Amino acid sequence: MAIKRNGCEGCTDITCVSTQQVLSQDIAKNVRTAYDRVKARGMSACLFGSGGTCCRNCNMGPCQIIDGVEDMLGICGATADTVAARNFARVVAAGSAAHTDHAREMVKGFLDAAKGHGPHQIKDVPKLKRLAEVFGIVTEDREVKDIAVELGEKALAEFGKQDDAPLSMLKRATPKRQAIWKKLGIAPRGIDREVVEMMHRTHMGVDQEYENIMLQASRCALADGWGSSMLSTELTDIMFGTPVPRRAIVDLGVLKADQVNITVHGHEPLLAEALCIAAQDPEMLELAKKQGAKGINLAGVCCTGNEILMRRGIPVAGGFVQQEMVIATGAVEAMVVDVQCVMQSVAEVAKSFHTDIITTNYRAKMPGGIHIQFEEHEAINSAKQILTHAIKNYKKRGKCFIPQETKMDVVVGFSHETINTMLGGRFRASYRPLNDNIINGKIRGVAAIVGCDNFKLADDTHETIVKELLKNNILVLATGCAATSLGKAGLLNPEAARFCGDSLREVCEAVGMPPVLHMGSCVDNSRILIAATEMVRQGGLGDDITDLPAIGTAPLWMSEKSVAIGQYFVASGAQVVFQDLPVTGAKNFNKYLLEGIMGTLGAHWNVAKEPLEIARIMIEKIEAKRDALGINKKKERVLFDMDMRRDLGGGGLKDVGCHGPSAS
Ligand code: NFS
Ligand code: SF4
Repeated sequence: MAIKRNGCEGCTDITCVSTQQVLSQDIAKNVRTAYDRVKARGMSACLFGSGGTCCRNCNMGPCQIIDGVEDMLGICGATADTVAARNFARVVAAGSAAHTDHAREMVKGFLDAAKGHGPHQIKDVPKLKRLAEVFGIVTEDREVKDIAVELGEKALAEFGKQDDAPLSMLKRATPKRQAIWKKLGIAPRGIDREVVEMMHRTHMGVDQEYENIMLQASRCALADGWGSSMLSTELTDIMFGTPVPRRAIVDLGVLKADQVNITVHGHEPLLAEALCIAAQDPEMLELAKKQGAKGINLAGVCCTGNEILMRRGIPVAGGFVQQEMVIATGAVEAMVVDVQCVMQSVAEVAKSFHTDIITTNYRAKMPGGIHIQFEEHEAINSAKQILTHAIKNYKKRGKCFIPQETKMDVVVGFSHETINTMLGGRFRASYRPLNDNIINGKIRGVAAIVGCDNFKLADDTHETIVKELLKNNILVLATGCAATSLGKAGLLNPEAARFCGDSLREVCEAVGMPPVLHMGSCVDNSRILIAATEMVRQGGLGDDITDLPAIGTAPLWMSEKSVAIGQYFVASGAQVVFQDLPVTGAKNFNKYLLEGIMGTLGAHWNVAKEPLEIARIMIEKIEAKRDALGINKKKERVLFDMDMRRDLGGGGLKDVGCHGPSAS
């Protein structure tokens, strides 16, 4: 049903029931949201911007370049292909920089925890040791603290490394992939260095050959995927615990009418974790009671929400497109934000309510926001200061509306380690059963659906794509705001197996797992790199990621980070499908991304606008990989022996009541 409110006809694309309900309330009648602005703009994106051929890299311009028209080059002579490639590469650099700055904070937080400063400890010692070995650190007969400090220091050094040796974690990739990177000269060296070199090479008058620009774009993106994002995921796991399957709830209905609602929005789990700890403090609970509230209800928004959802089961109120709606409920005392994906409009929406927007990171302030700096060395005190402010707002709450009936159960927490144990049996953790099920065709392949949601396509796009994939027996991995939207659609619980084709349903029911596995936030796409590599290592599915019947999509990408992710997937050998790319104004470069880049990397970008078209491409690519592997030939049906049955059922979620064995 389309929403009708205040003449907002542009909102007819909203299919999300909780959003519809909130926006149709009287209390929200003065709220202007992105849906209104999309309508006001009439969806007319800038022609040159969306085609990627507007250059403002020097002051002889800005130049609008028309491909193929002689006098419509840049003043410097730059062609449409060069300009589009430079712009695209800068998007990759910006996305990588965002993940990198986030990861640096996490590594510094890890080092503090290792040294015994602050509230956090080393929770996952086996994982610490495994990662330490990747960094060549001796683990035998050593104190956990010493290993952790050495790992933290070596991890931090990866950012500013100046020698030409590759980043340490690249050696986790398949030998074939490492050889490709070496041959092309794109194995990333220092993480920060690759972003800087990308910015340098796209400065006026430097790199003017799009293939060469894309080599550095790949190196920069790989520094993100196999460098900063992977460091963030792994060290956050070691510090806060590697996620194991747990039940939780998502959607606006997670807000509570009789409690202080505090939403935490942004990306860095250090802040969110500190808030979680402080919210359990008797002093804080007492203060909430004094204000007349029954308790303190923390809920997540965007990726920081995914982090605490995965590790603590803290509910998620909404993804990117719902951030304004969270406030428009009138039920939120404070929205605490740090960095990335926070729309400036939340401060404007908050003006209609008692809600305070509390900024906490010196990097990210906002007109209309209240700044309370989160000090990592004083994490709990900082968190208490933030909570105190929010709690005191409770009494000011006016009329509110929480769409109760729209909250949805989810099972989350599928780290690479969990998948290993869950599918591999309790005693012999491995990806063997997954590979076997792919080889025997019960699971046709694996699709990763990642990234943002935005206001360009209908908000049920993820759901439409995933249902089509499930019907075709493709197992789905999800992260980021895509995962949140799938959770709201009821696809992240075991009952969603009913949407699967017969053979995938059989596997999901045997294990008791959802057919869509929530693997975390956007930095956790690095888990997908590790999982894919592990599938290769298990054998039977080729000798590189590029051979796997697997594909990724970020259909509703919004953030530059999504493009960085897309590029590191491609540079790691995985195909990706996006809804659009800002390169269509440059014929050769566009073709290069969609086809030519395959020649060097073994994977390329795909573009399709319609959800079902995206799903169709994904299914076709997966089937083509199966053909190439020779696993689509008709085979005699193999009857399961007892060992195989045990593997399928033994370590499954049914056995462990959704709390899983320790993933380590
Ligand atoms: Ni990812 Fe997460 Fe969401 Fe997109 Fe933004 S929150 S890091 S960028 S919008 S998925
Ligand atoms: Fe124009 Fe070239 Fe300057 Fe870009 S670098 S603004 S194309 S003159």
